[in-house]
Amino acid sequence: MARIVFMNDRLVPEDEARVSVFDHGLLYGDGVFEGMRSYSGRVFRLDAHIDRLWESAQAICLKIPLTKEAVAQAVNETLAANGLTDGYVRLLVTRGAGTLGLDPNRTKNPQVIVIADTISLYPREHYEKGLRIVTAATQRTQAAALSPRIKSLNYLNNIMAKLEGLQAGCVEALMLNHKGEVAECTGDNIFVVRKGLLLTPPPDAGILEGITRGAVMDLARSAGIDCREATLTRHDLYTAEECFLTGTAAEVIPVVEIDGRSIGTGRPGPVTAKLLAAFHALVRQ
Ligand code: PXG
Repeated sequence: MARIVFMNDRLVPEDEARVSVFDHGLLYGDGVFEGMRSYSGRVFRLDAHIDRLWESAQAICLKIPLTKEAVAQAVNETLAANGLTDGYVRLLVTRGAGTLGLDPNRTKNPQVIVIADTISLYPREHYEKGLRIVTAATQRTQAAALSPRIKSLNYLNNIMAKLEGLQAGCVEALMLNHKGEVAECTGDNIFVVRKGLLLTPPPDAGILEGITRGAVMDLARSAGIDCREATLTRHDLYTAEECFLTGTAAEVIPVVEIDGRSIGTGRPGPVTAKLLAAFHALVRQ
C-alpha cells in the first residue's frame, strides 16, 4: 500500500515525496534525523526526540523552518494518515538544494520530511537467547572530528562498523572511541551489570545519548538498581555478569557473547529481563 509522507507543509503520496538531486542531504549527508516509535497511537518520548533533533540541527547551523509544535503535529498526522498506531517514524531535515559545493550558505529550503511505516523488529529468538556481537575495527568518530552526539544524515561511521558486524555474522557491532574505551554499538547504546552495578558509558565516551538509554537509566533507579555512567573497557564487558543494548528499534536486547567471550552465564540475565519488562510496561502504559 502506498504510504503517505509529510513534506515541509503537507501530506503527499509517497511517489510525490521527492527531493532534489542537488539537496545537500544527498550530496553530502548534510542534515539531521530522528527515529522513533509509536505504541498504541502515542509516540514514545516525542518531545525528547524533537529536542534532540533541534540540538543536532543547532550543532550544524541548520535552522529548521518549522516550530517544534508543528513538527510534533506533523509526526502525529503522518502516523494517522498511514493508519499506524504501532509504527516507526523517520523524521529528517535536509540542508536543502544548493550548488555543487560544500557551502551550506549556498543552499535554500531545508526539507522537513516525516516517513511512517511498520517497524521491522529483531526476531523473538534474539530476545530469548541474546545477541552475539563483535568489536568493530572502525572507531567511533572523535568529538573533535564529528560529534557522535549529532544524529546526522551522514551515518557512514556507523555503517562501516555495521558491515564488520554483518561480515562476522552479527546484527550489531561494538564501537570503541579513539582511546580504546567502549562507546556504543552502531545503532544502540550498551549497558553492563558488573559487581551488581548497572554501568553505561558517559556522553563524553563518544556516544549518541539515546532516548531509550535515558528511559532505562530512570527505570533502573526506580527499581532500586544502582545505575551509573562509567568509562568502560572491553575487559569490563568480557568480565561482566550481564550485558544488554538499548535503542528505539531494539528496546532492550540481551547480549550473551562479545568477541567470542561468553558473558556471565551465557544466557540473558535477571537484571536485563527486569528492565526489558519494565520498559515494555512503560511504553505500553
Ligand atoms: N546510538 C546510535 C549511534 C544510534 O543511532 C542509538 C544509539 C539509540 O538511541 P535511541 O534514542 O533510539 O534510544 C541510536 C539510535 C535505524 C535506527 O533505523 C537507528 C536508531 C534509532 C532508530 C532507528 O537503524 N539509532
